Amino acid sequence: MRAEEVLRRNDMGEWTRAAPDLYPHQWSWDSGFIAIGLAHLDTARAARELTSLFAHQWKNGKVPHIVFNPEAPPDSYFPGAEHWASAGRFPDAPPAPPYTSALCQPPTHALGALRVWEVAREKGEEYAGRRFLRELYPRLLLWHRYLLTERDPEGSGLVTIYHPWESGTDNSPRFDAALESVEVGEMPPYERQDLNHVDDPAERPTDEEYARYLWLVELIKRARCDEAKIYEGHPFLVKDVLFSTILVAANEALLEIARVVGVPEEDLVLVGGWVERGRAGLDDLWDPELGLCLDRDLRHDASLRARTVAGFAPLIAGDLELARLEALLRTLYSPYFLGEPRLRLPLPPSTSPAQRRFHPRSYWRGPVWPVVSWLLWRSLLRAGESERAEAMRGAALRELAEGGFAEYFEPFTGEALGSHEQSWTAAVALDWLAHDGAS
Ligand code: 9WN
Repeated sequence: MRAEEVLRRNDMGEWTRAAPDLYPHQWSWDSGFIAIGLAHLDTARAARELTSLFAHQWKNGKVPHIVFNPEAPPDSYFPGAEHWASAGRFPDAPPAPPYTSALCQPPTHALGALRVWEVAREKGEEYAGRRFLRELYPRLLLWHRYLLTERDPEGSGLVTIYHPWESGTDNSPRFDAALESVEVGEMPPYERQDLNHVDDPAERPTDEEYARYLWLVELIKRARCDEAKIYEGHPFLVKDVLFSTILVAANEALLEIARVVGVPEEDLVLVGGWVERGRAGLDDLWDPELGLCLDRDLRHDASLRARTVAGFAPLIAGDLELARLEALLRTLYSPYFLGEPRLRLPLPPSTSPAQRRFHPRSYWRGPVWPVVSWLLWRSLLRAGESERAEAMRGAALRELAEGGFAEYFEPFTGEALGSHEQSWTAAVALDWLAHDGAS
């Protein structure tokens, strides 16, 4: 099946389901990537991917991590709309139904919006492209402001997450230590649905992890999503470096969008300041020994030491001093990551094979995720490392040509895992293909 077909089959009209069976709803950070892919097929449809998501933005600016499809078959995803229905009555929630989750995910949206504009301009669709950016800009600004205020009362430039699902890299070992200290309380019994859609339960998080995930949801609901209350008592509060660096990249994109839209100077100063603050925050979390940037557990005031792709956050944030860029590239091409001799292709495993609790088939504990390769490819390009970027793009396209548009891949064998028609995988493939000859 071709990338374009995957997106067409998952197209629900105004939005795209993340995958046909496993994920029949609209996911937030997936939509940012999906817009990037759709831009190459139909810029108007790509624009609607984002405007439809932002129609469910919360009053405080939060963009929900899932917008539930009222037409999805009952019990197709857990926790689904019923589980989140009470969140629809919280003070900041948007009108419901459709219901949304009360969590959020990394802000890929400005990256998507900017790509839509770039392609629209190339195609001579400037008028419609600019109209779209004018419509979305205030919403993007509100979203980023939420992340840099409610989720960063410290003013560190780094985003605090309340749940591993907010990171988008759910069961990454980087959260093990913080999650292990979460004690699960009394909850109604529940039935997982995700295991019905994969070949092997080892590809998904364990039951213990799931229980903690649901308990954290329960606590957020009990706090009625009151951010100050959550900050005070929640057992899982982590400064997430991957989330934070995507926000830096998104703020840079927002600056470009702001210039196209023509906004007051004070907006440019504000957003430019956010970019600087984010980079400085990442700098504070640099670990010279691992040659990576590390998340911080606020509850236990401790650094979360793990070798995962999230550690390359400063590369994604860009504008690095030469010494830091070289240190990051050394780690990336070392035997901990791309230099690991067992890798089938030189693509970044989500977790280093040398890391404790690495698992080559389990979700974010080892498999290669094409969207992460896309983020690193883009970062290498922007750092002027065009040969390395090109090698990564070539390897990634080869993996997809052989294994299809899977959610993730076993790093040593290239076996396709998880969902097999994953929208964002097809989307980044389209962007890579559009880059042919452009480098
Ligand atoms: C929970 C949809 C989402 C991605 C996440 C990925 C996975 C959900 C799940 O699927 O998470 O949000 O049920 O496992 O980890 O990054 O957005 O593709």
